[in-house]
Amino acid sequence: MPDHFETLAIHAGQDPEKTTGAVMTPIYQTSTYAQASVGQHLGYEYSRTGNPTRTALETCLAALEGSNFGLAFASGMAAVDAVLRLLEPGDHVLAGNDVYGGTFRLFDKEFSRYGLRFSYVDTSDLDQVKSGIKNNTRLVWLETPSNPLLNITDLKGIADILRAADRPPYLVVDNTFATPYLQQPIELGADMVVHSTTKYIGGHSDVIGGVVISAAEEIHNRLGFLQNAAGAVPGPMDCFLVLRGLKTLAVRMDRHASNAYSIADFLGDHPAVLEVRYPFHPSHPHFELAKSQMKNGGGMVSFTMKDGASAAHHVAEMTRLFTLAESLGGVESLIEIPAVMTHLSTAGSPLEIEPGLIRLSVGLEHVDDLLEDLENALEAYK
Ligand code: P1T
Repeated sequence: MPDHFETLAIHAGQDPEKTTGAVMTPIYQTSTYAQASVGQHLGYEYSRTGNPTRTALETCLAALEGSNFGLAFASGMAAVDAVLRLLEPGDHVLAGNDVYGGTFRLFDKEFSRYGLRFSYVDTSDLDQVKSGIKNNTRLVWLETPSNPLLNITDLKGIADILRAADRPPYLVVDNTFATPYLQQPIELGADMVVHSTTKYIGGHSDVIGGVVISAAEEIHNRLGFLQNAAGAVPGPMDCFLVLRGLKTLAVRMDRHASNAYSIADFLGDHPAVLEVRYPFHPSHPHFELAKSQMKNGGGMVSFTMKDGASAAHHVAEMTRLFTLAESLGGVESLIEIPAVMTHLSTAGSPLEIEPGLIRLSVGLEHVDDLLEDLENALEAYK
């Protein structure tokens, strides 16, 4: 099969169905499968263990990340949870200090109760990563671009540092913000890639899902055991929805990025705005690295208001096209205040988000309408 991204997204794992010729992958809405004789079956026994709609999704997502090993989960958090279960009590995890609030909450409130140790550094600073590695560090967890500050981490640089360790820890990249269309961490040295498929991959804000793609079969097999043993699997309808969204990922990401760039440019020049963050905007501190590591800047923009938190809340409540809501990556534009919404769990921790930060998930509406919406919401603060 040709290996261009757009072609794989539409065809990998998605051959026409053999018995009827159905071109779209059927929703195999079944919990179990008939066996011809005891233990003799057609590759599927029970849908927690495997389901053909899920297999199609897992095969496609793995291909898009440049691997053969994908496992789908019921949510992004279920995918994160499975990866952390690879570790043993006493192991240390070095994590980025700017990650999704739910990821921090799971590390800080749950896995720390089972003897895992966590510390947090700015992974965009390679020296901090180098000095953060301990003898018992078994896993490095990061997001690039990060949620919500959109910091960029040099993935190849980190992979090189980890490879030099006596016992190299796993490098796990949450690639939710970039998607495999913009960046493929396994090629740059990651051992595992995690996605919340709820976001750009699904693309339509109508399903919750997650995936882990592994570079090595051995890790994949251990995660596959966990997927079946713990059972946080997505249903076939959810897999179908994610697969359907995935087919248009490339064209969506290109438009998300061009709309987001125009919005970052507008906000950067606006007198009410203190600072705008967009990886492909020349004002971004990691602009050059972003350009070298990513195909485009993605669809997320964060910014702070000169007048602080109350102005930020006001703006988030004033927009009409940008809906005030958590989540991201859908065709519709969203606006939120991370400090009190998606990242509330970081309050009082070193990962706390400044209260005046606004995060935009820039959708696929006409860019002029989006700009006008923001202009109106910012009017009072000119
Ligand atoms: O919501 P869920 O599908 O379980 O995915 C969790 C998750 C994991 N990783 C990243 C980078 C994420 O952004 C998320 C979910 N994030 C939001 C809901 C949000 O609004 O940021």
